[in-house]
Amino acid sequence: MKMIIAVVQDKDSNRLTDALAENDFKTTKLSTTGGFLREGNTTFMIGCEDGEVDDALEIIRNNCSQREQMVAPISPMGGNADSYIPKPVKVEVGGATVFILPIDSFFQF
Ligand code: 2BA
Repeated sequence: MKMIIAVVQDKDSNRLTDALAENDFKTTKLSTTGGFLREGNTTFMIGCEDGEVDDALEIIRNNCSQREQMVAPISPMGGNADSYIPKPVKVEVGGATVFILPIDSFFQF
């Protein structure tokens, strides 16, 4: 058995939930915050059999889009904030950041 942990953008969350449910995957969604953008994103926990991992990855791939986002950098620590004019930079976010973990045991009581 494997646990798929997928961090996706909030905008893709409902679409991905529906697509996984349509294909009989069981999911748990967590509201999470990215450490870089400090914005909300959604983390899916998907427990599945080893042989189902490729199908799940395909569904995640097909339902999560890459987007460009402008970010204003944080002002430098200890610097003169008066003369600091933050210049927004473009970062590419998503589609999904996926981790696959082996599961030793699975119980439902
Ligand atoms: P955030 O940490 O908010 O990162 C959002 C996007 O900002 C990243 O998109 C990446 O394009 C960019 N970014 C992140 N750190 C950067 C840095 N030090 N310098 C320049 N650009 C940077 P993604 O790579 O698609 O990641 C989307 C979200 O997935 C992340 O949101 C974070 O919540 C999660 N994530 C990504 N890699 C992770 C990892 N190795 N471990 C845990 N969570 C991860």
